[in-house]
Amino acid sequence: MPMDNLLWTSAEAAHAFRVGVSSIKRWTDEGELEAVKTPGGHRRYTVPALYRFASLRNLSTDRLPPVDPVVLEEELPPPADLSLYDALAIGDIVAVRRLVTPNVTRLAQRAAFFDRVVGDALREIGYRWERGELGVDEEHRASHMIAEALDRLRPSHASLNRNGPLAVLACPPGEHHELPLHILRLIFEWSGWQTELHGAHLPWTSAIRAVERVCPAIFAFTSRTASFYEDTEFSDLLRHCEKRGTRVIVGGDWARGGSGGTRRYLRFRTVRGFEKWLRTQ
Ligand code: B12
Repeated sequence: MPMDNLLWTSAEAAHAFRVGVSSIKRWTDEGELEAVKTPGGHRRYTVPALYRFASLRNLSTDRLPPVDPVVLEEELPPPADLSLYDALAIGDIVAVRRLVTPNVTRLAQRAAFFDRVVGDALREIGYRWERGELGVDEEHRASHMIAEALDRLRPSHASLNRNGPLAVLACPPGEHHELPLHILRLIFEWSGWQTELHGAHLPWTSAIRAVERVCPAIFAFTSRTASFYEDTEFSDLLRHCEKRGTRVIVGGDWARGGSGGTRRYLRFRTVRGFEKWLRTQ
């Protein structure tokens, strides 16, 4: 155990979990095991981060030091029968963080997990809201909790791939359903991409400006409607993207009626399908 009991090296973490140092490094690179960087650029692990990872992966904590239960409160798993919908509806952010964390390592499985677990919970929120069982306040709170919990899963700043290709993510003008972008950002970053998240309601002229400014390899949109097909400004964007070699991909209800290629942009109905395609790029 390290002398100060605060920051552990990769070798110490590997010893604690009875695995090789390369596993620790891989888990860190994949964003599953949270690391901090020393001024000299070395990775170190806090004890709560090691506990959280152990609980995620069902690893023994017998080689970790005892920690004040208050410090670990956030690390404890929620009750087994609490669904993500329940946690969102009662506003339990600690449980939401846990339940949004995929307990699998393969990216394809994680993508499928997000489609199913996050998609289902929010559909349930929408359904209850429509029936007047949940207020707009509870729906807004749920959306923010999901976004926060997803963003916590991003790779640490230090482990982001600074040489990776760039993806820009946004909603078209008028569109406020941006949560899928937070999921897509994770898939991109876990796949070694860099991202710019522009969020809800991005005017087409600003999207064109972004293409000219950073020349992304991919521009990803999510939208609840497909009315942009006819939009001349969208056609302008596509023209700029073609000129710059930027692939445009869309999802959400915009992709209704099928997945796959059209001449000028690709449509995806699921994160899982998108992840499979991304691996071929
Ligand atoms: C949260 C929410 C909101 C939040 C969004 C907050 C945010 N930051 O995103 C806010 C409050 C802004 C909102 C506003 C409104 N909403 Co709303 N909202 C929802 C809710 C509850 C969840 C949507 C969501 O995030 N789902 C989770 C994501 C992860 O899943 P998903 O969208 O299904 O996407 C999946 C796939 O399609 C795919 N995917 C999606 N996009 C992309 C993109 C790519 C590139 C790829 C690869 C994949 C992909 O991945 C996802 C995971 O599988 C839905 C309920 C529902 N049934 O969906 C209603 C819902 C979508 N909203 C609805 C409505 C009516 C509205 C409002 C008009 C309400 C109002 N009167 O103001 C406004 C419209 C605002 C606007 N102009 O956009 C209706 C839409 C009805 C319709 N068919 O048009 C729904 C269905 C609720 C309902 N039952 O009536 N809403």
